[in-house]
Amino acid sequence: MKLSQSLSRWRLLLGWPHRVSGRWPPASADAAQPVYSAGQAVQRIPANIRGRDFAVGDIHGCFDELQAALNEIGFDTQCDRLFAVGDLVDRGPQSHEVLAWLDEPWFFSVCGNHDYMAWRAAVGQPFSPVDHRRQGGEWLSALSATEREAVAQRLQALPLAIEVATSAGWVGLVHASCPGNDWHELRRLNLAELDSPHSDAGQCMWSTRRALTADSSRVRNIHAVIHGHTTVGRHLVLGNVHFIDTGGWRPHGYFTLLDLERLAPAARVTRSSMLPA
Ligand SMILES: [Mn+2]
Repeated sequence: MKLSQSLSRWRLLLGWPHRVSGRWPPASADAAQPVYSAGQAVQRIPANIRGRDFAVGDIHGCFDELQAALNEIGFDTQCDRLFAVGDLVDRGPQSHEVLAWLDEPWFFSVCGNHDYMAWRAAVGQPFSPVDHRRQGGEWLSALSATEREAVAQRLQALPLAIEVATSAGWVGLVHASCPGNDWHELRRLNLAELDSPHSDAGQCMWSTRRALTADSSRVRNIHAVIHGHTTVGRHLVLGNVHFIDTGGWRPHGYFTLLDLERLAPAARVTRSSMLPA
């Protein structure tokens, strides 16, 4: 295997983009580098006693398509809740609407690698290894300074992981990976290491290893784990880990809305089933 092919394969395994600009590894220099300060690394959410809970994969600024998918399952904002696995922004046409969604009391999200890169760009200290604008981040430059600041504040407040109580136990959401196959590790992360995709903290947002190696080992100390980041053709389960980014942000993809109680995609509500009995 040629060296370039070998490198390319490793980048795929690590979930690292093929087009990398700037230095790698980033110089520690980045003494001025802002440290991500999620409100809390792991956010714990009590059970929903009034309605249903769903998880959705990467949204990437395709909020209209997401809304259509929610309509199809009869999502009720009065009692249902939606948990996103991160990558709310970049690539799609409506990234600027992210603030409106994050304002909704029924919408929650963890931080994906794109949310992290957008935050860094918005505070004027771009994540140096990746050219964020070429990864779908142009939308930020169209915003005013005030709007960019508001986006930065909201993205910075996203937790790295969310735990939702269900009748079967805690279900955890983290964008790409759970380091060490142990959910408890998420509470020991050093968020200052987020600039290195190989660090435990970085793997949470960048790793594609499990899906690409079909690793079906279980993540300990959690009932089930939900990931996005790695786009799959259909809902993929490996051990107790669910991959649900079915490319709703792509022309031929679709949004999977995973019912957290059943750990299965939500059924569409047909017109006839919506009619009163
Ligand atoms: Mn991602």
